[in-house]
Amino acid sequence: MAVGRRSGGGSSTAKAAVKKALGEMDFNSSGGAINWFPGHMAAATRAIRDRLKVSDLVIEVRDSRIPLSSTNADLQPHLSKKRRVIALNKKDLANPNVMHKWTHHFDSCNQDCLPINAHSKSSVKKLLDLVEIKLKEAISREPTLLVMVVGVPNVGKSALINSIHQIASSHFPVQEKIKRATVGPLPGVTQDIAGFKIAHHPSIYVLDTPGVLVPSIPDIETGLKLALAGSVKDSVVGEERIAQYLLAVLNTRGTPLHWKHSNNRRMEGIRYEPEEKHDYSLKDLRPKKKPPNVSDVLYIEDMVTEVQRALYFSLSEFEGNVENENDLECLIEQQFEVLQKALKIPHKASEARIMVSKKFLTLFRTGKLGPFILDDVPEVNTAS
Ligand SMILES: Nc1nc2c(ncn2[C@@H]2O[C@H](COP(=O)(O)OP(=O)(O)O)[C@@H](O)[C@H]2O)c(=O)[nH]1
Ligand SMILES: [Mg+2]
Repeated sequence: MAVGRRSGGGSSTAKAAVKKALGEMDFNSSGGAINWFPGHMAAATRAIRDRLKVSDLVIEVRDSRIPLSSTNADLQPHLSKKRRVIALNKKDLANPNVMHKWTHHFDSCNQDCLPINAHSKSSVKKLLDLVEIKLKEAISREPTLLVMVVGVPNVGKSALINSIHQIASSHFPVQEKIKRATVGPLPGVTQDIAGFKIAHHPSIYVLDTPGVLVPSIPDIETGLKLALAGSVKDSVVGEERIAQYLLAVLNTRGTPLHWKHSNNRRMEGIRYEPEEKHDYSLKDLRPKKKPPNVSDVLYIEDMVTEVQRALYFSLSEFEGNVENENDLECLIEQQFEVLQKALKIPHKASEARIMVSKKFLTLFRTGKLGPFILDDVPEVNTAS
């Protein structure tokens, strides 16, 4: 079995070479550089820089799955000068063991950071406690404080603001009901930046800002990671290319082989009811006509099992070497075919590849394939 030919953890140089190759493989590099910088982002970047000057603290929201790739390098010099808390959002989708290493890394760089789930009030409350500690001295001195929330698109800034707003509202008596407010006293407020008052005495405003990327994403792999996490529009990269990248990552990490162990019962065809009800936003995974007597939850659980089984068998039976670019591309081609079956996409469907890609990406993005962190923790303390 080809898996034995993998470097088995190997030297870090070998690992780095594989990592580098991932982003530069034929199917990726031929697609060209990945950039998405529409006009509104240029304007918003300028507005954010201006507003940063007068803000007292900045919450930089990053995606837990890509703690480094979801930074905006152009804003970093401005952010690192401010009181800053890094909120690693969507922690529910990130591998907790690797997350632990990341928080340790930020600690060692003396950078406040907190993994959060923007939809969870208790999680956001912890973030607010940290913000309060950081602002303690300013709170006793200033009549008005400004907290800015910044980050690349889709990391959950607005979800976080909404949770902060809800928590704040519940702390105020009805007659003092906090209103959503556009921050007026500041110069040149654009319509894109919305302010919410979350406290009196001192008045604290939280600013929601549009997600901004850099005009030129430094390398293809960073672009692919941003696309996989949903920060770059799918249409900019193409779903197929993103799905190919995801398969390349899974195969080189040997992830499908772990699925075999963690998922044995289901892989052997034993069904069980999931312990908790999931809030599925997986409408596009359901067939137009649902199979009779099969609940949506079970239907999706079965689909996940089928997908994991298909990827497990295709990888474990693969004769080639996944560290070889051409071999890996062959494997990925085979996997598109087995995925089509597992995802129940009709053989003759004209847009089969794109349908496979979309469904497969949905499973990953909703955490159904398990928790992941795509960025490696730097070996030296270079994070900012
Ligand atoms: N699983 C998960 N999804 C989240 C979380 N926070 C936000 N989202 C989802 O991520 C998407 C983007 O959120 P949004 O707040 O609009 O991001 P923004 O572009 O940074 O303002 C939405 O579908 C949210 O429901 C989280 O902590 N966990
Ligand atoms: Mg938003």
